[in-house]
This record gives sequence, C-alpha cells and structure tokens, in this order.
Amino acid sequence: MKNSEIADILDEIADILEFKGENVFKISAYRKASRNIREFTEDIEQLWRNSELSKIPGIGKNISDHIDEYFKTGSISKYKEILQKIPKTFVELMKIQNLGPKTLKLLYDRFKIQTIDDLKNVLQKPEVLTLPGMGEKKIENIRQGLELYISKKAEQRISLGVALPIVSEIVEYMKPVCKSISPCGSLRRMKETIGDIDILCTSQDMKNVIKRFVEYPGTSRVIAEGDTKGSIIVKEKSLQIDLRVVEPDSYGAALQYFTGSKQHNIKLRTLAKEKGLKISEYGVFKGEKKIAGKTEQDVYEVFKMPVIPPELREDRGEIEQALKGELPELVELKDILGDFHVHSDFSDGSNTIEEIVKKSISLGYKFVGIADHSRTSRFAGGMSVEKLIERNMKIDEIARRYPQIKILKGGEVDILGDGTLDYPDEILAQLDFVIGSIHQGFHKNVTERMIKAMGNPYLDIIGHPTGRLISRREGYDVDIDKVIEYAGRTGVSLEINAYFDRLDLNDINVLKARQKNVMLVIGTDAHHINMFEYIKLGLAVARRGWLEKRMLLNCYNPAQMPLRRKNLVKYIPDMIKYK
Ligand code: DGT
Ligand code: CA
Ligand code: CA
Ligand code: ZN
Repeated sequence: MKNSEIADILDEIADILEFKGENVFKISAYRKASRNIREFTEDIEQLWRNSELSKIPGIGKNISDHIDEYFKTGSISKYKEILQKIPKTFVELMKIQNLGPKTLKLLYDRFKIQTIDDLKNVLQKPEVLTLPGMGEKKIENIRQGLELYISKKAEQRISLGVALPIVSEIVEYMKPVCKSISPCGSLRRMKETIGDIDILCTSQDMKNVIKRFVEYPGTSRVIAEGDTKGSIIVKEKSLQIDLRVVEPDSYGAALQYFTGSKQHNIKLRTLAKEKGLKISEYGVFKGEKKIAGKTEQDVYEVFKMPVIPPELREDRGEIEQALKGELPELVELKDILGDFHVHSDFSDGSNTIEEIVKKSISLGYKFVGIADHSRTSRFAGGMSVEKLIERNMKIDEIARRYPQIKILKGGEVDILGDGTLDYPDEILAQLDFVIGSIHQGFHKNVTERMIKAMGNPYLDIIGHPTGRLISRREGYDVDIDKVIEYAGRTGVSLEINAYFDRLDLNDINVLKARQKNVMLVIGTDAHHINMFEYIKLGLAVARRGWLEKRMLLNCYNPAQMPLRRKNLVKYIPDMIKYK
C-alpha cells in the first residue's frame, strides 16, 4: 500500500507551505487529506484505479490530481516545485518534534540555520531567547525533540542483506559516468547492519556525476547536491545514500578513509604521526609532499602493511597483526563446499529435495545438508518419525541419481523444555548431522537447555544460538559466553545462521568462539532455493569474525568432515547437574 508514502508527501507539502507563510486554509486542506489517507484502511492505489478516490474524506480536485499524477508518473510536480524553494536540508529539520515550520522560519531568517548541526549550535546561544515567542521552556522542548530525532536516526539501521541489492543497483546505474566506483563505509566492511550508505567514485566528467546521482529513479528525496558530494534518500527503506567524487589521484586515500571504521582510521593516523606523516582523505603526506593516495595499496604500503581486508577494519587488533605480517587468511566464497541448513518440502521449505540438489550442484557444492524441522515444531511442518524415515529413503533414492554431490541427511531438531532433543536417540542415530535449535520457551533456562543438549552425542550444531532477529527481536535469555565455552569443551559446532534478518551468531560472538577453538558452520536456513545466496551474508560474518577455512565446517569435503559425534561418546560429567 502506498497510503503512508502519499500521506508523507502531502504532509511535507503542508510543512513547506507553512514555512513559506502561505494561506492557512490551503495548508489545512493538505494536512486533513494526509491524515485521512494515512488512516484509510483500503489501498489508495486500488481506489485510484477504480476512480473512487472521493471515498476518502477531504480529497478535493487539487489533491486528487496530485494522487493521479503520482500513480501515473511516480512523482508529484507540485511537490518537486516547492521543494526547490526551500533549502534542501529543511525536509529533515521539519521532522524534528516540537520544531514547527513557523519556528523554523524564525530561526532561519535570523540565524540562517540550514542543518541539524546549525540548529544544535543555535540552541546553545543566548540570543535565541530574543526571538518572538521563544522562552526557556520552548527551547528545552526543541532540544528534546532534536535529541529524540538524532537517537532515532542512529537506531534506524538496516540489515546488510537489505542494503546490498539497493547499493549494487545504484553502482550499476552510476557506472557509465564513473572511472572507478566502490561502496565504502560499513557496507564495504560488510557490517551486519548499516546506518547510511557511502559510495565513492572518480570520473572524467566530474560535473555530471552528482547530477546523474540525484536523478536516480529510486530517489524519494534529495538532501544535498554539491559539486563533489550528493545525498539522496531512496524510497522504500528511507535509506540515506551519500556519493562523493574525488580526483583519481586521491581515490585510494579516500577509499581508505571513507571505508573506516573510524577507530581503525584513528589508529592509522596515530601511526602516521609517529612516522612524522599526515594521513587524510586526500593522501599520505610528508610535509607538503604527497607520498601515497592513488590506490589503497599505496596507502597501506607506507606503513609496511598489506591491504587489510575491509571486514577486519574495526580496530580489533588487525593493524598490529598486519604489522607483524600475521593477518588471518580469511575464508573466501570459493572455499565454501556446501550449505548445512536447508529446509525441503518435507517440512516448511518450498522446494523438493531434487530441486535443492540441482541448485547445490549449480553452485559447485560438494555437499548439501537437508535440515528439516522436527515433530514439535508443528507450525513449521515438523516431521513425525515416520515422515523422517520416508524423507531419508527419498534422499537415498536421489543420491543414487546424483553421485557428484553428497546429500547429508540432517535435521533441525528442537531442543525441548527439559533440554532433551525432539527425537529418540535411535532415530537421531540415523542422521548424518543434527542441528539443535530453540524454537519455544525463549526465556526459560535457555543456557541450561543448550548445555544439556550438547551432552547428547548426536548433537552436532547449535542453530541460531542467540535467537535474535535484527529487525524485530532481541533474542533469547541466553548466556552466550557460557554456551561458547561448553561448545569448546564438547566439540559441538555453533551456527552462523545466514538468513538476512538473523546473522546469528554475529561477528563479535564468532570472534569469541574462535578463541575457544569452536568450529563454526554457516547455514542459510533456506526455505527456497533463491535463499541459497544468503551464504554470502554468512560469509561476511565469518570474515568479520576472523575465520580461516579450517575453522568452518562448510569448507571440508564430506569424507573428512570433523563432525564430532564420531568422537564423543560419553556425556560430560559436569553437565549432569543440568539434567
Ligand atoms: P554506519 O553508517 O553507521 O553504518 O557506519 P560507517 O562506518 O559507514 O560510518 P559513517 O557513514 O558515519 O562514515 C563513513 C566512514 O567515514 C567511516 O567509517 C570512517 C569515515 N569517518 C567518518 N567520520 C570520521 C571521523 O570523524 N574521523 C575519521 N577518522 N573517519 C571518519
Ligand atoms: Ca555509512
Ligand atoms: Ca555516511
Ligand atoms: Zn530454526
């Protein structure tokens, strides 16, 4: 439904008209229409198609023309036209609670404020109190609104899996006018969530780069349009994208600088100072002389380091290791020989086992692990014992026809309320591997249940160990450090669930697991063969967790795979207390 998108635009039009001091009736007509559209339960696009816009109260000819134009062309010319008449950054300022268009106009006329930073500064000045209608109380309210706005904005991070396709589309769109172009910032570091997106490029045609950028068809708002920098907001996700154009001569230095992280850069700058050098987004300088800047390699070479993989640039020891020549050899996509967490149509997946096998072969995999749900997860098509046996027979049959790949008979088996697994041991014994997952009782003894489950010699992997969903939920009440410790002691592997909204374990916990010699496993949790590509997100987490291929079960040939249940036979004594 486009209802709220259209309501937002009408609201903004009202704000701008108010800022410009226009007719109050006109303004209130926009506000009323906006509210009614936002609250209307039917899809406005459907109404428009049936010529029934008048069903929504408060929609006159003027606004109905706007809506018509919106659905025909994707934008409203009146909106574009009045946007030209105000400073570009105002649209953002107008979103601040307790700061209405009228006050904004006062502040603008008197102090020429244009940006969030300007506003922050002005609110500190005693002169602000001399404006008509401005008292301590009002200033305090605006200050609070501003703080709320800033903290909300900081919270609004989107998942890497959502950001990546948006960025690659923009990069493709910009390529024709760029000599080189690359994402930088947190996206290039493949961080699990992204605040805003930074893109850097060089071009022979500097003038036209920003122009083309702000005309990107997915743009819902242009925030800045300068000679060397542009900022837009893209529609669906209200995600901010900054593009910077630099001279080819500084491209490497700028790429290094804007990739960050800030902490990594600070450490590098300290190193530079110690050497009597200066490093900035323009290059590395010895006095006035530029000694590096064209490529990132040149920049790192000044410090006698190889280019540090962007995923490591978080100041977690990577600079020290690089100086010693001891950076890890990070796992790469080509090292991945298979996926472990795939649901077939025997539980809640969409594809048949044969389709899954064909897809895996097309990706060059040497194995694929089918991990359907167990009987207690009824909501997810959990398999009865009979159905599990039937599925295993099906796998045997398909395996005969596809000898080029090993199909592992697995299960995503619920860890029950008492820490036991959802099938009897003699059934688990028929599987090649078992992922144990918590799917209910998120706040009941999760740590203890997981540890007890690890005492079962048939358990190989703990699935999505913290249970968090990036966009929706914190995760279980679990002491993840303890789970990692016991995984280390029992040889159980921990999953990096690569489903875009999970990325669970995350990079920090992967680092901890690595220190305890815990083996990790990337599982896409694919419920459709299109989701196999989430493996790249899991790989990003693995790389950010400093993993080398020997630490990842996905990188072993099935014949040599160190699944631990072949080794561990006995329960570990001090787990008994969790029984
Ligand atoms: P985000 O957007 O919150 O996901 O995280 P980043 O890392 O993309 O941060 P952002 O967009 O604020 O800045 C992009 C990069 O620019 C950042 O990673 C490093 C560089 N940068 C920004 N501000 C500073 C700064 O004050 N000092 C230094 N050394 N670098 C900075
Ligand atoms: Ca960023
Ligand atoms: Ca940025
Ligand atoms: Zn699960």
